[in-house]
Amino acid sequence: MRHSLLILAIACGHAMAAEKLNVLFIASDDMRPQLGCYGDKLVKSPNLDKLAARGMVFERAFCQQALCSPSRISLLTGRHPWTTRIYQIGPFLRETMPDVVTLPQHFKNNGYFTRSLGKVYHVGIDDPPSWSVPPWHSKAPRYGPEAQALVKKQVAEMKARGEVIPKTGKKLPIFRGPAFEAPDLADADLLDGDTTREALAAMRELAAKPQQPFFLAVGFANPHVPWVAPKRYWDLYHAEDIPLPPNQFAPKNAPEFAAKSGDDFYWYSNVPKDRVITPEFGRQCLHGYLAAISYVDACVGRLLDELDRLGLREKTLVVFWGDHGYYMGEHSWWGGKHNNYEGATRAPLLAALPGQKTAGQKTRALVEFVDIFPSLADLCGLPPSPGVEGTSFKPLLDDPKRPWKKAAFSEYPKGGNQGIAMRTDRYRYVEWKDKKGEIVARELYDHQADPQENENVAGKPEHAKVIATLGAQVKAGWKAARP
Ligand SMILES: [Ca+2]
Repeated sequence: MRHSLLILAIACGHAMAAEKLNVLFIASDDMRPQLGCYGDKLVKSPNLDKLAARGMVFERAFCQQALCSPSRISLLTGRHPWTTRIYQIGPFLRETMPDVVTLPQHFKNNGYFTRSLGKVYHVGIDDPPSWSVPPWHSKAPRYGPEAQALVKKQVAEMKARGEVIPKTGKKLPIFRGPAFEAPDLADADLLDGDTTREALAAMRELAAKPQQPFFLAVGFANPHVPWVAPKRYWDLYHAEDIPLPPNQFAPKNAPEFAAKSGDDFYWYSNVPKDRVITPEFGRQCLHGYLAAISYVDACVGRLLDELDRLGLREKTLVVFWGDHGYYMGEHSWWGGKHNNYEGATRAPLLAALPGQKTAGQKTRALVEFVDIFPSLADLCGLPPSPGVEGTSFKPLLDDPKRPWKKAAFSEYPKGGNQGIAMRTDRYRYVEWKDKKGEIVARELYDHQADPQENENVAGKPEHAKVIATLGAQVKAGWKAARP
């Protein structure tokens, strides 16, 4: 009797360990939802489309701030920027939240082995308590040899002239190479391919310890500018097939301080200093961006193939996300995010759960990136983590059409004002407040009439009633918007 109980206990122990899902958590930098699974006809993203076919495509997922580090810190803590108090690239999350439990840390605290490879937190602003072992970063180059030589030469010339090499944030030297390059190299000769190589090795190591569930985070640097992908990805596209956006003008009647993007694209060596982007150059940039997406797609494909080869597919939840949206010429914003509009705040999100009944379906539910933390905890059977401001989207995986959040919120400081953007089913409504908390500007975009957000209609008398309703909804906040 005692013997059989022991066997039962061992068997249960094994079963419980085996039941814990692993998590493969894949991030891509500055990738807007321009993928086949999001309906784009031009891009070649067969691997992410394959992942979408076995999971769920979140068609209306919004980051909480359209800038790398604040978005990632918000996602990885499950808290909006108004709680993290981190709106810039630079601060470590422990500076404002010393005792916060992050998403990977929550998994670590619940028996998982957590590992980070590549850009998961913003590079140089990592969070050691999140990981079981120190985060790993590839030393492989971002550029091919030609652009590397150019960067070296330019930096040497600047130094010779006695110029200080400019920095942004705390440790980020400005790239002085071209905005795009297509070196004829193997995938693993460049940064993201090398990160993939390391990730495959990590997966094999983790697979050798089946009793130890893992949370493996892999972050790719593309398609953040510079768009550098091996030539074979560049060759997937032809410039003449690439359309330019029809709305290369700022949204009409938008506040001038708000209707701006960032500057970083203009730092690159082959971008015209007068900032006039000709159609020809614009097409080359889009060509580079698409090639960079396809390069990331191929890297993701390798991770998924290895998961299959190791027999881990049925034991692993796979999540793919981009840290925010991106503008490639729309509103005349090139290579930009840094604002509160749809194109900057809407980002790709895919989740594939083993045995998912709704595999291949899409949901139009409004989802926020703060939802990712509680969703992964929920899907893996972990207890909720206190203080998290998101809502588990697990119910959407069973019923993608069910009623869901009434709004998604994003935030951005611009021109000395703080803008809260609220996306409802139909509208994008933005309130800008000055330092005293007074509303100094409003924006309203009606996605039914104007899906490209080409005209701010907040000042039109016929929308006064809608503005009053949306204003009350912003005031009621995120808690009132929950399903
Ligand atoms: Ca980014």
